Amino acid sequence: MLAAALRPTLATTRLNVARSMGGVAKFTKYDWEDPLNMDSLLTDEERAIHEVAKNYAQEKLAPRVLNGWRTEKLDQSILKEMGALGLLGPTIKGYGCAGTNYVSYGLIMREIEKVDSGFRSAMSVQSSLVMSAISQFGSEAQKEKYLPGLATADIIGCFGLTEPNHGSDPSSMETTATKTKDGWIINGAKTWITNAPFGDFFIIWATTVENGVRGKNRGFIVPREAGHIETPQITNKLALRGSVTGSVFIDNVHIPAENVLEKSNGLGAPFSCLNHARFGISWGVMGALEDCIERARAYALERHQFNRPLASFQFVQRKLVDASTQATFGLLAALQLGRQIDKGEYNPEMISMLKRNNCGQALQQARVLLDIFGGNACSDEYGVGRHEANLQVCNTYEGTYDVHTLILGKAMTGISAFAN
Ligand code: TGC
Ligand code: FAD
Repeated sequence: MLAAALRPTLATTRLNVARSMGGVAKFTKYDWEDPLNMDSLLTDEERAIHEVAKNYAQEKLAPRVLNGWRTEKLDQSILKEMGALGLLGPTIKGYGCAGTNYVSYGLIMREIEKVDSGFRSAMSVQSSLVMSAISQFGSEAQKEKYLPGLATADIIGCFGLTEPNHGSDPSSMETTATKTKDGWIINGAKTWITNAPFGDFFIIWATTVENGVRGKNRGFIVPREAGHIETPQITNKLALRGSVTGSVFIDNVHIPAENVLEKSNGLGAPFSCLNHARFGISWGVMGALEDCIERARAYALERHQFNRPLASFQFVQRKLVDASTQATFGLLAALQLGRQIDKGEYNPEMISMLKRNNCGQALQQARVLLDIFGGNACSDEYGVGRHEANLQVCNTYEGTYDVHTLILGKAMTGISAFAN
């Protein structure tokens, strides 16, 4: 019955396939930079935003990578330049922000991280973690006070969740916010905090204590000048050297009542900010992988051994093809996720899947591509070793690869592997 109903449709389909795959129709040319024609899935506006980010990244950021990497410094004018182009907090509507969709935001992250994960990191924290925390959980007064300055990078914010003793498990955090009659006293230590050494204020996630009773975790805006706060830089890093990372030590600092993120009430708040940042990383790491592919392909075509270009050897071709396939799949999946977010039809587990797989694949493929450079892999001039080192961090922060595995395992089985 069903077969009979489908027969005419199948016949037409076969005819079309035969036409398009036979000698009559012309094939499109294989484009190794966009093998499945993802560009055709973008709108004109998305393409225009992509172009702005790409031109900025290649013209202004690329020339500054090596110096930042070698000196462990971030040229802070970079964040201002990004702000001037509307690249900071781009998905926020109003408050001086561009109000783009999430796909455009992803395309921006891809282009910035194509140059270096450190630049994307500095930007992610400002946009996805700090601006999104204030936009989602702040009061109207906080939005008006902070968002316009954050969008132009006249103010730099940091996101303090990780502590020396609690990274993957923020529910055990030791930092406290103790209620006073007119505000809160914050005590604690955060570590591995991006932009901390030069940040103007810190969103500090702390456990509230009221009348001696420990309550929920909430977010607090802690200005640098509020009291005894130290933010030493973590130096001699093996990765993300172009982004500045530090600790934040807060000793009995009093902040007024209006500095609490009023809608934050539990760990769902910082995790909601992480959803934004993890989505951006899913795109960004694919940009880093694309740069590795481009560099490895160019090197393999130019360098000769045994009187032939490296690119003529089967092992080398396989490395390039594997990496290109994974970058193509990862970007298309990130695009689909962006479309779902733009429609408001998504869940955090979708984001975990992309954060996990794209970071894991980018790291794995960059590691393999590095072999193509032989001894030159050791030099920072060739870029792929830098990306590979950065990608190890991308695979770790914002929830490690294994933590996202367990988030997805719980979603599939209904059983949490975290809890006792
Ligand atoms: P769990 O009991 O599962 O959840 C606690 C509450 O949070 C809610 N929730 C979420 N809400 C929104 N989005 C999500 N993704 C959410 N995940 C959980 C949940 O519904 C619950 O709400 P409620 O109302 O019932 O209280 O929490 P858990 O303590 O068992 O945690 C589980 C786990 C391991 C998944 C979580 O702790 C985790 O994600 N750990 C990883 C920590 C992490 O990602 N840290 C990142 C620090 S920031 C950073 O790395 C910045 S780097 C930036 C850069 O430089 O680019
Ligand atoms: P741990 O939690 O100690 O994990 C160590 C290992 O144990 C990992 O492999 C992990 O997967 C594994 N593990 C832990 N628990 C489990 C489990 N239940 N099951 C299986 N395996 C498990 N944090 C911020 O708050 N703000 C920032 O701006 C920020 N920027 C960062 C910048 C850099 C350069 C770096 C390196 C980190 C940054 N982080 C930031 C911190 C980052 O989010 C944490 O490093 C990350 O969440 C992991 O925590 P951890 O380092 O304490 O590792």
